[in-house]
This record gives sequence, C-alpha cells and structure tokens, in this order.
Amino acid sequence: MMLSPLWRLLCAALLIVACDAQLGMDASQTRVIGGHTSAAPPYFAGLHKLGDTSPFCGGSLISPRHVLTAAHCVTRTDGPLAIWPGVGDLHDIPEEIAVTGVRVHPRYNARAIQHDLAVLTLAHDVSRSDFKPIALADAQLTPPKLQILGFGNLSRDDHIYPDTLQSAEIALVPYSKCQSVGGPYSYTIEEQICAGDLKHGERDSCDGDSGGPLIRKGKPDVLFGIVSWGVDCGRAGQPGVYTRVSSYREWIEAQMDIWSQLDLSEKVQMLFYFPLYEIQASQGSQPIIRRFTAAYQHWQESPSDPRYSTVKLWQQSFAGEVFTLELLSSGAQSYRLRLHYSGKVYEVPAPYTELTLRESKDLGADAESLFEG
Ligand code: 4AZ
Repeated sequence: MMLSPLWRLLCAALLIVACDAQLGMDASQTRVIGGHTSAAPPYFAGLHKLGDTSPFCGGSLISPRHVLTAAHCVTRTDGPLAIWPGVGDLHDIPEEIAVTGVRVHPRYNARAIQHDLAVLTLAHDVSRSDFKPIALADAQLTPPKLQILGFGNLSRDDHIYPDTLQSAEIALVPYSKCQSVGGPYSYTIEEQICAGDLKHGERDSCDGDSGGPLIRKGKPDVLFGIVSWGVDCGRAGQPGVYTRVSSYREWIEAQMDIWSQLDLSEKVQMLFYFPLYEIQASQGSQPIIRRFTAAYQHWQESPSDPRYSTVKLWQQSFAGEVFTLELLSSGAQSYRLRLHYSGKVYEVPAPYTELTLRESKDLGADAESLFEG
C-alpha cells in the first residue's frame, strides 16, 4: 500500500507504530522494505542448507519435482541443499526435501548478474495434497502490479530477518527508465524485469529474497520473475532487478524433462549400455536391426503400438524399478526409442540415443569389429 503525501509528512513526526497502523500492519512484522506477513502459497520454496533452520534464498515449485531459483543462490553455496515446500513460518517448518540436481543457466554471468536462474531437482516429489506448482508467464508483457515473496532482510540499513514469510506489492519499472538509472542498471537487458517503488523506495526485495518469486496475483498466480539483484534495498530511484521468466521458458521446461535428470539418464545408460549408437541395418527396402551395441543379445521381438512396429523390446530391473526400452519402426530407416518407466512412457531424445542407422557398407572395418559378438 502506498503512503499518501500527507501521511508521509505526518509520519516524519509520528511514531513509526502509528505509520504502520496506517498501513494496516503490525510494527513487529514490518520495516522499511514495506512487506507484510503473508500466507505462504504452496509453490513457495525456502532454499536452505540441509539441516539448517532458516532459508538463505527463495524459490518457486514449478513441478512437484523442480524448483526455479536464482543461479547466484546455488553457485555461491557449497554443501548439500534442501527446500521447504510451502514454508510460511520458521517455527512451523514442513519436512525438508533434499536437492539432488542443480542446473544453472549456461549463459549465467556472475559479474553482470545476467541470466540469473537455475532449476533444482528434488529427491522426491512434493506430496502435499493441496500442492499446485506455479505457472510460468509465457508473454513478454509484464503486468504493472506485481508481488514479491520472501524471508529476506526487512531493513535497508540493518540485517533483520523475519520468522514469517513477507510479501509486498511492487510496480513495474519500464526497461528504458531502469536503464537510465545508470550505474549497474545501464547493463540491464530485456531478459530482466525492473520493479520497485522508484519514487519513494518503500517496498523492495532484499538479501535473502533472492531466487524467490515475482508474481502476478490472481487465480491462479503466475510467475513473472526471479529475485536477482539491486543496488541496496528500498531506496528511491533504485529498483530491484528480476530475471524475466518468460524469456527462459524453453530452457526451464527442458530442464524438467526426465532425460535431463542426470541420475536417471545415468541409470539408463548403465542398464542399456548407452550410448546406443551404430545400429547396422538394411536389406533391400526392409530395414532390419542386425547389431545393437553390447545389448544385442538381450533384445526380444515384440510388436505393440499400432502406429509403429516395435522392432525390439528390452526390459531390465534395477533397485526395484523396471525399465523397458522399445525400439520402434515407423517405416524405412525411421526409428525411435521409447522408455517405459514408473508407469509412464518417455520418448528418448537425442543426444541420449545417438541412434543412427547405417547401411552395412557404411561401416568401416573398425566399426565392424566393435560390434562383433
Ligand atoms: C540480494 O542481495 C538482493 N533490492 C536482492 C534483491 C535486491 C537487492 C539485493 C533488490 O540478494
């Protein structure tokens, strides 16, 4: 809530408590950054070091298994990480979930603080019954009114951290205006969003809020940004800078793909002797599989999907989980691999397959010897 000019004058002479009362807030809950205690949405994640009792960054659950946060939150911290899904009160923290995978955006620039985002994979799905991940904004268009959420510093001059999740409404600062602030702001790029209270600096994100969500409140809430940086906190003329989520949708979604979860693809590699390359085929117009790397002996014939003829089917179990790999043919020289795992079917994309079919004459003597046996 914005203070009127009259209230700003009065506040200079009155006790801060009275000003807080005008803002409808309790003095113990608010400071100059201007937030207020907020019910924690189920997608809010507190990022902390495994076993710690307070978060050092925020994040957003974008699937039951993935958290979107800032790259600088995970590149400057060592030791195992964990999240608290839907945490709103540090006296009543939910069960932590360990982070098992960290994917930092390949263009993350730590000096200019650009492309400041990372996708974290969790050890297991968030199982809360009311859990709903937040939707990623898909348009460049940013609404004028946004909201931030976090357990970050409440004070612009001190280090005061809340026990309850804070939220504040902030305004979009147009890109050109943000660049014209000068200093480091001249380096802001279109993949960033500037937001805050340019005139008065009354509401802003601060240290500890990094990685957390910048949202449009609604039904449902939509994730527009990730808290990234700013010059100080809560100062007039110095907005906060956020990573623009819509600019990275494709990359973010690719990180949630099962094949980019290293632990699984490693497991599959082990089971199926990946890389599965160099399939030798052809007999007239009828392609046939003659050799399939080291796994050749284990293939079985088994037709299934009507759109394809299943050329081969191979099943393995590992640590109680059953993996079934299918090699499908949809016509001459056209093959694809699918993995059946945990009740779901996944298309196996390149580069995990490296599946190439070759005429036998294309294979040199060296390659031939590779596939003997
Ligand atoms: C920080 O240090 C930080 N006022 C985050 C946001 C802002 C400033 C600093 C924006 O993590």
